Amino acid sequence: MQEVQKPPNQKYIKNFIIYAEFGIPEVNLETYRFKVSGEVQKPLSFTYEELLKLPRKEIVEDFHCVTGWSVKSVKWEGIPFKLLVEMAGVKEGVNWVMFYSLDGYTTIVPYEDLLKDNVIIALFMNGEKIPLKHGFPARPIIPHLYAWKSAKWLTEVEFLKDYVDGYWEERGYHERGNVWEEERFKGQGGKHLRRRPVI
Ligand SMILES: Nc1nc2c(c(=O)[nH]1)N[C@H]1C(S)=C(S)[C@@H](COP(=O)(O)O)O[C@H]1N2
Ligand SMILES: [Mo]
Repeated sequence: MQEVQKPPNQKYIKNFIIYAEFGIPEVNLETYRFKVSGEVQKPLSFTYEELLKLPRKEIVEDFHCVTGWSVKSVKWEGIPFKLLVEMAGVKEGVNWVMFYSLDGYTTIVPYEDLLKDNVIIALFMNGEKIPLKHGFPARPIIPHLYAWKSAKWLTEVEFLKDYVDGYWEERGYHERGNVWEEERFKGQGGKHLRRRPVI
């Protein structure tokens, strides 16, 4: 059997550590909307029911937190990111995508990293709707980037020309965060800031 390589300086653990910098929000599906905005021909807005009707794909990928822990083979199912790019008609000149969460958390990702086939807006985790503590109703899964780029309780994806910091980027974490290239911090050096596990 082919062994997939372990990313540099990561250690596998059995269970996820749950993080929620702003606490676990309440989600009201009556008012919840998932929006696609910014540099697009056609801004989009979906209710949860509408999201469930979009085509989905399944991926099984390891999950890597920048602080050094990883979880093996997590099964996610969700909307291919590229499908949203097509539906919205992303304009020329887009370089960055900002992700916004219900709780106020934000993170930014290079546009080109989101065009890989295994990037999805996940609605299901290990065969069931994503549990609330893991980001119900939706979170982006970008397997080759550290997990702080996977904004839980996702409400909006904004296409941008220019870079702006998200929550952890503002605190020194890397603009891209590629796991295989160990892009943990901007520039040289940096040190981990305290995360807040909630459970
Ligand atoms: N809204 C929100 N999303 C978030 C975070 C957060 O604090 N708030 N933490 C990030 C970090 S640093 C990691 S490692 C993963 C952890 O995912 P989990 O809580 O499902 O284990 O969520 C990411 N997404
Ligand atoms: Mo993390």
